[in-house]
Amino acid sequence: MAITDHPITAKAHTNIALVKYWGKLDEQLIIPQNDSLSITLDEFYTQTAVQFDPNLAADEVVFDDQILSTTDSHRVRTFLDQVRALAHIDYRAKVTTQNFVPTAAGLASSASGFAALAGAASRAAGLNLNRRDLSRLARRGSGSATRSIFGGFVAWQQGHDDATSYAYPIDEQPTWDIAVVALVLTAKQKKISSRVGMKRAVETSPFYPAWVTASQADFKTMKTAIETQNFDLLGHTSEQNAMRMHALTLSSDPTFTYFNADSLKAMKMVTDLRLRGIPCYFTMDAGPNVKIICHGNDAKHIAQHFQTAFGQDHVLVTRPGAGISISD
Ligand code: 2P0
Repeated sequence: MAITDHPITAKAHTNIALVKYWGKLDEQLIIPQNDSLSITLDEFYTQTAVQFDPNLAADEVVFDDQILSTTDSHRVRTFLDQVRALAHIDYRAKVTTQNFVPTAAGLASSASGFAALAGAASRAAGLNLNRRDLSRLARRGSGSATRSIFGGFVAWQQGHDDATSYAYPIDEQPTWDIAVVALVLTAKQKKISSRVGMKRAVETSPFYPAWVTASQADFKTMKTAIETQNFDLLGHTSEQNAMRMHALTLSSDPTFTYFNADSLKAMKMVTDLRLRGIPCYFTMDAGPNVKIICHGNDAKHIAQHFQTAFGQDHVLVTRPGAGISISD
């Protein structure tokens, strides 16, 4: 197989984990400590074009119209090395990425970013990977990217090595009406990356073994909730699992947190809405933004409620999104 003579573009959506990945067994291969489960979102995505070029002396990475320095493009170039090894080529590449996700604010831009890069780079290198193998490749870039290859509800099976750790779809086009209201409380870069945060939890939190046990149980419960379309079970389990993950940051040494004052306020507002009879549940990732899981027909009303508190521009409604698409 040969490299393509034109750029290949891939579009991948981000995902939010309902059962989180927070810790690696193998840092090199990115094998997680537990199975995780997510929902792919249609509103937030990354579009990436890649072309390998025999005339290029070095990889060139353009991110949101800015050429990245050698330091900033390190993770992308390392990832391209893996694609080159797989395709048995030694050409450098031009990578152009547009991100439609608030970067590094807990809306998982690395998930859509490395999924799109895996799709575009592999095809541009002449590889025609199936979706399982694409998911394995995306995993080498960023753990959460493993799941962004598929749409709807997606599981990432922990596995025990490169061949067995991959994502698979549980319900690619959910027939039940689910929405996620995302509160963008800050779009600022987070201080402690997921990579550093989860490593610290594995190494120092005395609660870590309990997390592994609890999240494996949460994973089974979540699968049942999806299979039976039990919204309250799904929401309750997401909330529990998210707080168990955040308990790991609080119990790490040194301690840290992704909560800010607005996150706490938003979570209390979700609990209050629920007490008033509106079924909705929160989750949070490695940043202060809160995501609210709700029925699609309640989403508008819930969004308005949070717009009043946090401002019109800080509330986005999104629905289950599609898996990766790659141009020919
Ligand atoms: C998740 N997060 O399951 C969890 C929940 C954030 C909170 O996966 O080191 O950027 O690149 O594998 O994928 C974010 O971690 O970390 C993440 P690496 P990644 O979505």
